[in-house]
Amino acid sequence: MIPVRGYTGCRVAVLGLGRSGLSAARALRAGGAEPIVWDDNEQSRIAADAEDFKILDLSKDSSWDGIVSLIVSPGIPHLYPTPHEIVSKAWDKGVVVDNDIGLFFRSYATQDWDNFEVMPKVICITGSNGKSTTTALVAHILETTKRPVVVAGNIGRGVLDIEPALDGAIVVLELSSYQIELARALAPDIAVFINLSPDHLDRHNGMGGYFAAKRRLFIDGNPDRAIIGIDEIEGRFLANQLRQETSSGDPVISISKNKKLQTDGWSVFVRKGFLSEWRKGRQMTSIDLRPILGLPGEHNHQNACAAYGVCRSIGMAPKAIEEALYSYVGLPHRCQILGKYNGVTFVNDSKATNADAAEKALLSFSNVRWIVGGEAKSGGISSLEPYFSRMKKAYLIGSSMTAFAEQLHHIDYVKCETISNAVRLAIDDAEVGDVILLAPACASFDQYESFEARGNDFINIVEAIDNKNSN
Ligand code: UMA
Ligand code: ADP
Repeated sequence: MIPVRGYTGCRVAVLGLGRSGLSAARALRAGGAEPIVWDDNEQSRIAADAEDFKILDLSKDSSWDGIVSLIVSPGIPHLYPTPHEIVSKAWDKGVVVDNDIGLFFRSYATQDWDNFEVMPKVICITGSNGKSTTTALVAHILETTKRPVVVAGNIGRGVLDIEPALDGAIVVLELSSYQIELARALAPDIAVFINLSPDHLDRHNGMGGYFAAKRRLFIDGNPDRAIIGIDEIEGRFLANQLRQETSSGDPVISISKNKKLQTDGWSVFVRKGFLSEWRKGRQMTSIDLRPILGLPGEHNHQNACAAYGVCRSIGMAPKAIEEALYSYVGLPHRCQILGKYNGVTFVNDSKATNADAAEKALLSFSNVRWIVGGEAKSGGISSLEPYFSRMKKAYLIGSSMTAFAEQLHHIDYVKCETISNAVRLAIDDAEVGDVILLAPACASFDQYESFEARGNDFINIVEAIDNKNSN
């Protein structure tokens, strides 16, 4: 773990004791602070008690004596739709509010680095979709450089949980808008903005707030190199803001999944499945992405551009990056092809927790029988209407079932409640060549504890059917 610096002998409150909160509490203690912890869930408090943390109910005024800072977990609302009452109490008491990302950036660099031959680097990756894929892909490519690479952040590991830097270490952090918005320190060496589409709008009070949160990584974080997806206006605006008047030393690499960017600056883009790098008006590279099974679809080509830009910024040669791209196998729950049974293909895209991600899955396959629904995001699936007529049928699950039935025009649908019913009914309907696709366009929390649990349930159901067929 990374011992937190700057709080020796101080009391620091930690709200939320999940992956980020517990690792923050441990790292604070390792740095000499006295963590005071709280979680609204009793089970989480019991787990913290087993590690001998001091638990105090922070909603009570008497718990705040001597507390200098409050560290808040990303899943806990700190502003919209309404701030958690303990965050609001910290404001009243003049206690600064921060998170584990802020603590990481104030603690990661140490005096030991003076003896290193190669300075460690921190790469931060954000965007609405493709963060985990790009993070994993960057790590996969960098692993071929023999430098120590470690991955953390929104991808599932608290950032303070990683070990202190080794000589030449590279840390790749996936950062969500929640994490970036609250961090009091941000200092990435390289930062990536893949794309922007509506998500988490309740937590940011709309698109403007959502973009502003992500933008902090670049404006306040001031990276040496920014890799910016310019397929939406927000990315174009951001790339322009970061650009210098002269092209020399320009810190931006622009990326696009489908537009030619043959400018004087530095760009990486895909046309007809080929990734091109252009610099100062000259083409440096062309890579055929089409045969890479771990990166299907235009959306994954956008991720490949981002990862390529990062690795070029670290100084890797195009050929070495190309070789590593070819051995990438992809992450589970993202357009994961489970197999073909009786001529029907099953695809698990449980991570499609919003309409934009589901759209990419729907565009990547044909003859789709679509399992959709869960805890709806704002806007539901209305933005996907142009694709409804291309699909064979929708199988509705979860708490959005009735609302989505009203949004589905020009498409046959059936209400199934659960994934298990949906798979059974889809198999009954399916013909050879069909694809049964789980791409919920919703969060999972109405029926599951996470998108992983939802995806694993789908995998188990499909495997059970396969086993039954083969017995
Ligand atoms: N809690 C309270 N009060 C509340 C709400 C929650 O006490 O009002 C407590 C819960 O009881 C629980 C803890 O807070 O014990 C959970 O905190 P959390 O939701 O922040 O979850 P962590 O386990 O700390 O995981 C967080 C990220 N979760 C969220 O942002 C919701 C993880 O991203 C991340 O991997 C992890 O930190 C390590 O950095 C997950 C995620 O869903 C994958 N992210 C969102 C997304 O990708 O869309 C942003
Ligand atoms: P994130 O970590 O940002 O949620 P993931 O890589 O886990 O991103 O992918 C989440 C969902 O978005 C999956 O359904 C995946 O197929 C889809 N996806 C992946 N990359 C992109 C992209 N660049 N643009 C749009 N959707 C994407």
